[in-house]
Amino acid sequence: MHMTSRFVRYAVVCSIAAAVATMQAHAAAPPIHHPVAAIQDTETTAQRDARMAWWRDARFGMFIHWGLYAVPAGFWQGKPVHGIGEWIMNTGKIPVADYKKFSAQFDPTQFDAHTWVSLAKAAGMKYIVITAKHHDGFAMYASKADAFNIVDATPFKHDPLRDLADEARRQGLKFGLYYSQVQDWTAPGGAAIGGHWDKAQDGDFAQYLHTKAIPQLKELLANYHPDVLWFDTPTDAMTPQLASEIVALLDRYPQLIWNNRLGGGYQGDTQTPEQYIPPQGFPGEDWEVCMTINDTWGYKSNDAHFKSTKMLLQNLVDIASKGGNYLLNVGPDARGVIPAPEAERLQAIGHWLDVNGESIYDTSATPFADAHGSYSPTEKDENGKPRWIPTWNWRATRRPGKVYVHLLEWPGASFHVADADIHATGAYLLADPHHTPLKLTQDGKQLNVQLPAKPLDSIDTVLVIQTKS
Ligand code: JFZ
Repeated sequence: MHMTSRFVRYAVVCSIAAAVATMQAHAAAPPIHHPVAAIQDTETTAQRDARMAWWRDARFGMFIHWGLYAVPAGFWQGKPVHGIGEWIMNTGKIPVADYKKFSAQFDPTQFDAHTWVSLAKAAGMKYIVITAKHHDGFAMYASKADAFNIVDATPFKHDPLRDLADEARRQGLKFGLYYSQVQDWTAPGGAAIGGHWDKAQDGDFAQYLHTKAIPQLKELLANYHPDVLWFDTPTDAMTPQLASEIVALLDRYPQLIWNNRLGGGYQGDTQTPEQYIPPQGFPGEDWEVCMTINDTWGYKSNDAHFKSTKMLLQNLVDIASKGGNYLLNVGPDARGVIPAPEAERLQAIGHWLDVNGESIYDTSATPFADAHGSYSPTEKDENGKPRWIPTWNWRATRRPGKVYVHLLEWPGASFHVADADIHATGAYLLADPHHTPLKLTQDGKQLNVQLPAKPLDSIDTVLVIQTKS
């Protein structure tokens, strides 16, 4: 599978008609859909499948929000600032000069890439996505394009992304970078959702993009070879023309996966539902739920609202049963330490995956029609639509020859499905080292499996149903 260029670049003088003719010559190419005629996606389905293969198998990744905001850790001038920690500069309307001063205090001497990557690995995560630059404009790597970075502006003087990229590769994990391409609250011209609050922020957006964001993206691509680029918070400032300049850059890295948050009319590769699990997933699309473990992405010393291991594992299973990935966030502190309650939960998930990983990685969505929830007749979600209320009795994933039933509540003496569109040939519990056959009966679409009295796992005992496929 070798592709030199996914996006076709036409000379500016070239007309749409000429582009269409070229596209038609390329039989399996998708139709032109981007407003900038100069750049059109010509990737075939087979090329895309090959490019996305590792990501689709991965199912579970570590999101890391780490930046200068870990220094104030949720507090400004002695008072707690409400909301997510990495937004403290915007929420607290901290002046640019004051915010930049935090860099003199940022000395994460306890940072150790081996510890972090080992944790991701122990958790059963297959990839890492870390903030290279968040909305505050502070680069967490050695940037020549802008001096407001962890090497040039802190006593630490060290590039943690170098260590992490190298260590992730060493331990066999894919490595991705988050980059806030539109919002930048400390660079003149960078966008700020809610508007600028300091004259130092005023300037031209295109100039910000050309003097900071694009040069930094070039550095990141050339120096760290990310497998994923995770853009965020696109606004109208990112015009189709400006976005196409970024796409031309990304196109030099044809294996790169990037999300749907670039802006400027580009769809990207992945849907990114945030802090919720879409009730039906995104059938036929690649999607990844990103979620916090507590209520913040970036470290806040006063947020101890951690989700339970049970809830986190149920989320992973729920997402896998709908064919998506789970990008679960950790927020390391200003010393470079991943908070212990977060690490403990990840390790517990990893222990479950050590035994039951076969039922998650490289699987596809449930073969059963069960909805596992219903829309509330009264409650509304953020978009004013009826809220989805999940039930947590069981979920299913599958691979050729096997269906995995995740028993989140022990059903008693037997497991029963009324609408099983499979041909079952046998059953056993995945955590049973002997794979002792369980009594199975199938009568049309009625499937019944006899179970032992007690679950083998307190959160999720996986029942394997062997199938003729
Ligand atoms: C964005 C960031 O602003 C946030 O700091 C964090 O990095 C998160 C992963 O992504 O948060 C968003 C993005 C979009 C919405 C809300 C928060 N949205 O569409 O409502």
